[in-house]
Amino acid sequence: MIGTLLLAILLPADTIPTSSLLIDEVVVVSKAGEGQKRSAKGQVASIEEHLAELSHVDLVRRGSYALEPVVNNMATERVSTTIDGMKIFYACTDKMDPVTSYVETSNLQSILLNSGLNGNSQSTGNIGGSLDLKLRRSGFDGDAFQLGANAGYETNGHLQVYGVDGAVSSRRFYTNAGVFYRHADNYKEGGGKEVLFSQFQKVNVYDNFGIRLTDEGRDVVEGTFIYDRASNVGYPALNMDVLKAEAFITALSYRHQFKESFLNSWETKAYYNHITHIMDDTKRPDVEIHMDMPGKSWTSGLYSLISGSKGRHDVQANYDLYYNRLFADMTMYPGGAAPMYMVTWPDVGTLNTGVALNDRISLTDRQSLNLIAKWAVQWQKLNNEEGYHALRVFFPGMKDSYNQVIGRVAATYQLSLSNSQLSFGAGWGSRAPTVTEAYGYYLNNTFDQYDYIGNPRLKNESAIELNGSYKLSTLNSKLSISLDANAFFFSNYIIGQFENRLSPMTVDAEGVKVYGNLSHATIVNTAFNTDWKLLPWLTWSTRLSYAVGRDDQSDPLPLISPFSYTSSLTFAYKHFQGKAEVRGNSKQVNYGKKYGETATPAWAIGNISGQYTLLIQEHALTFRAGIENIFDKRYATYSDWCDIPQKGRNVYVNLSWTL
Ligand SMILES: [Cu+2]
Repeated sequence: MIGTLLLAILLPADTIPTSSLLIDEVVVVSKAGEGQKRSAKGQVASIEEHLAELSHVDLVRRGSYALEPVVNNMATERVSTTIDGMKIFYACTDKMDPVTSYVETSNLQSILLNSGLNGNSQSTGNIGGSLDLKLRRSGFDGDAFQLGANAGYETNGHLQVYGVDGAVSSRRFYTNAGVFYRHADNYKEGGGKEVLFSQFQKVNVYDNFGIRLTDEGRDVVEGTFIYDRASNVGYPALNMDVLKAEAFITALSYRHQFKESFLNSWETKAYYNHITHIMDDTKRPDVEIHMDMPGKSWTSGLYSLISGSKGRHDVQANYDLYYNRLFADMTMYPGGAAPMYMVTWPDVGTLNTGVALNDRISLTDRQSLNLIAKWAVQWQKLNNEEGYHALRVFFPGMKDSYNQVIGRVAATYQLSLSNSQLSFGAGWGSRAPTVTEAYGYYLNNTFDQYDYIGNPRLKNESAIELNGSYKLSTLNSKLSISLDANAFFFSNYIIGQFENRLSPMTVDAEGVKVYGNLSHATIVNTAFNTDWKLLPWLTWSTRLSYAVGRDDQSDPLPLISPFSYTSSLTFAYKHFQGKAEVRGNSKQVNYGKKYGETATPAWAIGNISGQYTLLIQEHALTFRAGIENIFDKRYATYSDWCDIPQKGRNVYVNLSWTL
């Protein structure tokens, strides 16, 4: 796909050489790697603000916290998110806590996106794409001691961000650690009306370290520890809020760098993480039936990745294994009557193991071929008797254990000419149903107001992907134009289907849907980008994208982006950088009416931002400021859950300082 960037440039020298990998897009989160994609808010920006810089990514918003990343118009079910290759699974049956909500920007070096079936070695089920969140490691042989501080303030919602981090580095040892805190009150939509239940608070603490076992430095042990806790998080688009969402993430790895061998490096990592998610409706007015809905997820796993190069081949082989357990239940308290209890995720244990191979072949100086194959097998067991028996009422004869085989293969050909680049690729991949899709029990979805029931008889979903891109630079490289497109042809597409024989459990729900397979469906994404260096200090960039999604009856699928555009002018003069941009969407014409989606009107907003860096005796002080939604427009995008309005005018200032 377009913008094939090699990750190696962006990472400190001590991280694994990954130059043989094909990465579709990278957004840089930390200060290193100037000139790449990054958010105007710098390090203080949220993960979602960084993700929004990637051209294949959209965000589903249920409040102002924990937005759900969507890649190629496919959400969590079809996207793999890993943290440095670690698997981690969210713990909320209402998708309040995507994996990206459990890290902070100060934890990260960059976010790597692989579009479609081109996933990284550890990802499984990534039909839409895979995101790997690369942790920031200060590395060996760096500055002996470094301190950094960040502070930010936004007028809309009184968002406050504070962070401090420090790093110690030597020949044999490094560690970098930090604390990050965010707090926001309710924000105001365009026009000034307050959006109730949109507040949040979050604290994140982390430490990364590395030890060289020998002076030569070819054997390295590295570790990670992250604790993240969000509390009092409002979700204006849902019926409930979050009392506490807590994650504990750890990993330990061993890496050997080979000398005078066709093998480059061999890394083995073991990890463990757990998430506790507790919802809360006690602050909402007019709650007819109060509910307690906790969820739990824990995962332990390992992977072992070996890479080498010989002749024209850059090869990576990966083995991975993980075990995840998901449990959620619900207690309803109807006023006066006895409480009702049910299990919504029946303590599902998933053991998954797979092997992946990636070969990047340099056919000639100008042509390369990238091949990826992954094969995985998984076993699932329903450990909760009560949940299993409740679901069995709807699916007589269902078992308490299942197994699936999933895989993917993809090939990408690239041709580089003097001022243009061409690539095309094809692939096939499958995914197993998620725990919600296979075993969820009466999960209310506020998007269409239906209660959803999982279906243990679902078949695996699969898709064939075709993609192509073309990039051209002209006028002495002052103008670059790129065009890219991909198409996914699904078989057994999984989506909720009407079930009129059942009545809903949730008060006010319209009815019940049970997950089912559609024989086929199609999603097509196209994008057109231009960057024009009008003057040495002035660049004009434009991004246009359009997508189509159709089900087996050629009706529109829900949550597919309408035509969208961004046009910006970037100025750079000495230590000053400025940007003015317009972004918007056209009216959503092809919306999933059949699936309970409503049309979203067209919208456009204007943003400006600036950045100034001051060097005081080698200590950099960066000052950033900007105004978002300058004209205070009231609008919602197609991916704002239940059309909750976006932020109105917002003025922000932030300061980053390194010592
Ligand atoms: Cu939740």
